[in-house]
Parts: sequence; C-alpha cells; structure tokens
Amino acid sequence: MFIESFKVDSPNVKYTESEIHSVYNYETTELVHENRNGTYQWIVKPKTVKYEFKTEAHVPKLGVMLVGWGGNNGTTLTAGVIANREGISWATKDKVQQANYFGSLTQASSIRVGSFNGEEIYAPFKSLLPMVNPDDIVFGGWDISNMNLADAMGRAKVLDIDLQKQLRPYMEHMVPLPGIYDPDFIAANQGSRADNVIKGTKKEQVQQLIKDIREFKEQNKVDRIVVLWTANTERYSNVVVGLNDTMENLMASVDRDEAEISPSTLFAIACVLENVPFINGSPQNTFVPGLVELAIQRNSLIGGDDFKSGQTKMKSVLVDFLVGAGIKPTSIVSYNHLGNNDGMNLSAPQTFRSKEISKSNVVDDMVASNGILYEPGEHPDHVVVIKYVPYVGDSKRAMDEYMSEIFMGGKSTIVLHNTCEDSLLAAPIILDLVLLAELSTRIQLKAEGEGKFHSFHPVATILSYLTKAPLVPPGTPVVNALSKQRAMLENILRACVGLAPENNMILEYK
Ligand code: NAI
Ligand code: DG6
Repeated sequence: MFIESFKVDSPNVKYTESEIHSVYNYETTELVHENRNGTYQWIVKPKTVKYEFKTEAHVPKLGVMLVGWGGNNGTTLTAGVIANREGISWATKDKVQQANYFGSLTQASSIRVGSFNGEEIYAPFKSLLPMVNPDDIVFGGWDISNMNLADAMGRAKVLDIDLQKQLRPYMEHMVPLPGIYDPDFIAANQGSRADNVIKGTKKEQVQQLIKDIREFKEQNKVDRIVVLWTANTERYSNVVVGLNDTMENLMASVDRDEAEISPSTLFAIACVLENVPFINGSPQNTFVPGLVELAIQRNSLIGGDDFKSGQTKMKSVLVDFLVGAGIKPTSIVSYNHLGNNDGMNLSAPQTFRSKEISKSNVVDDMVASNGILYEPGEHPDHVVVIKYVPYVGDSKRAMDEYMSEIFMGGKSTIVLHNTCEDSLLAAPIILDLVLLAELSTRIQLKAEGEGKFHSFHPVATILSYLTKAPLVPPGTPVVNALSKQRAMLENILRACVGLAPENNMILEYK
C-alpha cells in the first residue's frame, strides 16, 4: 500500500514550527586486533553511540544556477521543471504524455515505512523530511554560448517537438550569463560556441561570478542558492606543490593569474567564498587539494564528481551483485557511442581521459570487499571506450560485457545494451543533487559528548548515490556500490526523524 505522508510518534522525536529534533542510537562496531599466543585475532565489539539531529523545518525559496545552463542537461532540466510546474502535456506518436519526474530519487522513488495488517506500507522518499518542491526552483546560470534557453533546447534535440513548442514562451527570455572560456581545458572543437565569455584576469573572473551570484539572489528574491557544474568536461588540472596544493597557494595562484587554474575551479572558489553549495557534475578534478582545504576551512558544501546516470549505475549494481553472490568478475568492457555536444567534447584525448578515470574506479570497493575471490591488489580487467557518432545525437548507446569466473572454473558472460537519451537520465539526477545538497545544509547533528551541534562535513558524501566518483573527505572510504549509497542516504534521513535504519529483517513474520 502507498501512503502520501506520515509523521513519527516517538519520545525521541519532536516536531516544532521551526525544526525537527531527534535522538538516535547509532548501532555500530569497534574493531580491535589482539595478539593471542603469537597470532592476531580480530575482535568486533558492538557499540551504540547516541546522536541528536536537528533539521530546520522551513523550506527556503531555492535558486539553482547551472554552469553550462545552455547545454543539453541544463536546457532539459529547466524545460522539464517548467513542464511539471505548468502541468504541460504533449502529443507523442504513442499517447498524450504528461510531465513527470521519473528518474528522480527524491521525487519518484519510495521508502518502506513498515507493515500494517500484513501489508507492506510505502511512502514517497520526499515525505521523510521537508524538501524544496522542484516546481518552485528558480533557474539561472552561465554558459559560454549566448543562445537563449528556448533555442538551446532546440539545439539539444532531446525533447519532443510538440513539448518544445509549448515551452518556448517560458524559455525565450532566459539567457545565460557569460561563462569562463579557457580553450586549454576543453576540446578545441568547442571554440565556435564561445561567444559569451567573461573577460579579464582569473581574479576578476572570480569577482564577476560572486557578483553574478549576489545579483541573481537579489533579483529573484531567493533565500538560498546552489550552483552546479554541468558544463563541458575539462581535462585534469595538474596538481603542483606551490600552485594549488593548499588553500593559500591556490588563492595566490588566482591572484597571479596562473594558467593551470581551471574554469571549474574558479567557479568553485567563487561559491566557497560566498558560502554557496557547489556540485561538480563532470569528471575533472575541479576539487584540487587547495580547493578542498578552502571549503573545509569555510565550511562550505562541495560535492561531486560526475553524474552517475546509466552505464556506471548499472555497473555499481551488477558488480556489487556478482561479488556479493560469490561470483568473480574478471573482465569488464564498457563501450559508449553518442552524438551530442558532450560526445564531441569527449572526442579529444585529454577530456576523454577525465571521463575514463571517473568511469574506471567504480568497482574498487566491491572488489576489495571479497578476499575469497580476489588476492590483495588483484583487480578485474576494466576497459572504457567512448566514441563520437553525430547521427545518434543525445541517444546514447551503452554496451557492456562482463566476464566472471563461476563454480569449478566455469565462465559466465553477461552482455548489456542500453539505448537512452543521455540528458533525460542526467536531468533528474541534477535535480536530486541540488535538492539534497540544500536539505543537507539544514541538518545539524552532534554525537554524545560533543558540546555543540554542527553541520555535516562540507565534503558532501551524502550525495554519493548520484555521482560516479564520490568526493569524500581526506582519509574517508569511498563507497561505490549503489545499494549501499542509497541505504546511507535513506538511513541518515530516517535518523533525522528518529526512525531505525531499514534492516529488511521483517522479524514480525518470522
Ligand atoms: P553539453 O555540451 O550539451 O553542455 C555543456 C554546456 O556547457 C555547453 O552549452 C557549453 O557551451 C557550456 N560550457 C562549456 N564550458 C563552460 C564554462 N567554462 N562556463 C560556462 N559554460 C560552459 O553537455 P551535456 O550533455 O549537457 O553534459 C554536461 C556535462 O555533464 C558534461 O561534462 C558531461 O560529461 C556531464 N555528464 C553528463 C551525463 C549525462 O548523462 N548526460 C552523465 C554524467 C556526466
Ligand atoms: C559518454 O560516456 C558521455 C558521458 O558524459 C556519459 O553520458 C556519462 O558520463 C554517463 O555515464 P554513465 O556511465 O553513468 O552512463
């Protein structure tokens, strides 16, 4: 059965006008290893830590500024939200289609809240805590192309033409602010697009971005802003001692107008200085060590990297399943072809290399979790290929071959083929990233013994479910397995309303 909303009734939870306060017992383990008669023995001690969570109940008016607003993802998301907000439907060759938020974890997925008279009861994911309604978001942003959003939606060739016609009046007046164009960081084939650029030194460019953010906030009367990079994939920046390795060195490099500071890092710097959450939806190393240090020092949320939309999402499910089932993946070959502007930009070796890195490291934690299957340091062969084929446009083809070793030396080969509009996968993920980033800035917590409430660590691991290469605080484990990432997110939100983690034990019926 599906219910629309619920409220928790517990001595551990208090709902007031301004906040939701919960007391929560975090059940975890403490590990020690002891030398017993010359052999090491691991001892696992169950441990309970009492936490308190405080969630601001007031939902702010949210402004979302996209870097690369005029691209396929930027226009598709903006169009999709307007279509939902205005209740637009359109004729396709199959039926009259209604706008929806399918593919969004927050808007279109559900959570189990318990069972009632032998029936499992589910509620919308978004009913866990007060969240911004996407229909209320005010969109804006930057692009190095000055095309208005209606024309850019046409250029993207993603949405049905009948829908585009209805959306044009809402989008014609939306024109991106000038972006930062640095041909050294993206493919040379993007040059013809760059007719809308911020001039000046890097320091002046950062100052202009800060001005843009402030003006957008003022003009649109929004309470909070989240900025998200959905612009072209850049090449990796070189991380160099004295250049971008520390916060001081990074800021000094901006002052000196150092060539190796990328546009995306400049956007991130501007956001951190303004204490505006910044999310990187592309694979490059925007978050150089100096930037991470700056964000930590200013306690300003950063999250990334690279939307986990299709092939990688499947991989982080399938490999988790195989390794979890005691089957040994030995070769993973992933092939893509696509014909949109992202594909054209990725046809340059340096930008492709950024994508190759973020697509390649996604099974490491699953492989490391099973020492029965893999020797220390052993890893499946893992190859990633991307080809630009203009004719297929945004309709990306993803082909994957997984070979595994099974019982008694047998071999199993699984082949997947997916055809899908790339931007229709990415747009709801962008929505989730900004909604969850905003929500997480309203949550405070403290563990037993900690004097004061504090926010989550500014490096937002809570967003991991949505990214291919989750950015984590230095010294923190990276979790790629999709089910674990979802459980982490859901269980933290459950803790905020005093609900135990979903354990799937259903002991009531055992
Ligand atoms: P796109 O090429 O259509 O859009 C990117 C836009 O960014 C373009 O309009 C371009 O003019 C603009 N741009 C480039 N550099 C800029 C700068 N420095 N400042 C402001 N604007 C700038 O690409 P699309 O398909 O929208 O993808 C965007 C990004 O998202 C790409 O990096 C892609 O790799 C990444 N991504 C996309 C996924 C998907 O499923 N669509 C999944 C994972 C990541
Ligand atoms: C080609 O791989 C284009 C990319 O931008 C992808 O569309 C994007 O990285 C999605 O990757 P995945 O692995 O999540 O489908």
